[in-house]
Amino acid sequence: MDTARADDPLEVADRSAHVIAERSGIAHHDIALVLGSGWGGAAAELGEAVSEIPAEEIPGFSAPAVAGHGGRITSIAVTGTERHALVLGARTHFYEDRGVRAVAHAVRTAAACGASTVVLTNGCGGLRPEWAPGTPVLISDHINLTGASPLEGATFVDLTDLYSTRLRALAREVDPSLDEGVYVQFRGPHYETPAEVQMARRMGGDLVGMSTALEAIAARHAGLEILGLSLVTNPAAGISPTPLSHEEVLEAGRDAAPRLATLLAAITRRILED
Ligand code: 8IG
Repeated sequence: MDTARADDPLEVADRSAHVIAERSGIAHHDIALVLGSGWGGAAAELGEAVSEIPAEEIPGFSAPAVAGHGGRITSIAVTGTERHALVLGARTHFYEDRGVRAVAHAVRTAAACGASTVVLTNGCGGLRPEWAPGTPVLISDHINLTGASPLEGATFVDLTDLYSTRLRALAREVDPSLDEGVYVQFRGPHYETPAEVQMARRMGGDLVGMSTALEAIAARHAGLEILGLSLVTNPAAGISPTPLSHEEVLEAGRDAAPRLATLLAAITRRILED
């Protein structure tokens, strides 16, 4: 191995892409989907899985740290198209302390596999009381409160229209009832205090979570067009009188699963046919 380049994150993503191409037999993936909390079964209606690889068998990925996070990388022949989707069920969160390279690796690999679009999904807390647990929401923009960037050195990347207006419009053609909101990424792994939730609200936030923003920045840098989809699994702290629990999050995901699977498949097909 060329040790001078082994450390370069884009080089590691290239190696991952080679392993995926070899093991899946799919040389080119057209779109990638990163599945977050509550979205584990959401790829079920996309099409036929032609390959499934445990994430830890691919360079740069590791076994999932959180119950409810999948840990497999699946190639799917999207029904009704000649296209392939790469479903990444292995997300590294910033709070895992594996560094920003590990956080960005999935989207960099998606780009190296040939994808031009990435769909970033997550489970999150909602700041609008009208969003009941189980409500999917389009991400219109983000506020990154992690204090970190996935980019290294003097890498100045424009983040205007980060969550593509074009892709949001396509998603709303599929489901006109979809609301949209600003996603605020906190570091976690603790949930927010009610005061922090009010801060996020006054800053212009609608959704609070622990992923996505850093990945979106890395995805833009890698040249991907981004669609962000949040599943509101719980009202954020202080928005409802009851405390938050991870079980509540998993349950909201299970209940929403059939709708999410149908929605994600329809949106993916709509994007691929555009
Ligand atoms: I699922 O209420 C889920 N993830 N920060 N706050 C934050 N992350 C979350 C939440 C939440 N719910």
